[in-house]
Amino acid sequence: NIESNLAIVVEGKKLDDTPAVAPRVGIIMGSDSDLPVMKSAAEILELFGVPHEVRIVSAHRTPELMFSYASSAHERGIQVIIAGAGGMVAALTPLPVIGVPVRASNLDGLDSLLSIVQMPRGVPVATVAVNNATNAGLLAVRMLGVANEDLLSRMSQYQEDQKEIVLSKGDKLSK
Ligand code: RP5
Repeated sequence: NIESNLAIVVEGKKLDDTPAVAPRVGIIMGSDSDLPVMKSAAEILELFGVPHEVRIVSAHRTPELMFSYASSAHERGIQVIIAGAGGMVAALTPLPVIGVPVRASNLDGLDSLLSIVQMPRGVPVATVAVNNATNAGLLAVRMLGVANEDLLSRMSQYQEDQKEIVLSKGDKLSK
């Protein structure tokens, strides 16, 4: 089984000393204020046992760090990047980027959604719904599942489990 590796790092320094397992998914965001939203992606990757890292990398506040993170992630074995926002990152990496529009205090997330989904030709960013980092995590697992039978079957099982949950809720309602 793949060990998961939720290493919270800030500005490139690991905040804990969990044994590093080569992460396959990078979860990045511009501020720790995004963490309450973005942690849902990490929870999904934990659930599926996919090693990952979580980093605060801001295009606006730490542009050099963002540049080096995005341009070297694939060399470190990262296979998918999940980014709060994410447009700039997609311009700097050959990896698939999943953008999560994060609802800031104003504008209800529409600003972030449009900044991600309206990317120019040649800079693709898969975009999920506002604040829906759960779907970003699931989409990353599905991407990895293309080349990983174990993950693919776990995703099928997850979908069956979700159906059961919905059906059981429906049963409760109809009683
Ligand atoms: C963005 O500005 C961040 O990713 C965050 O979504 C928003 C507000 O950042 P803080 O002012 O809370 O640090 O760059």
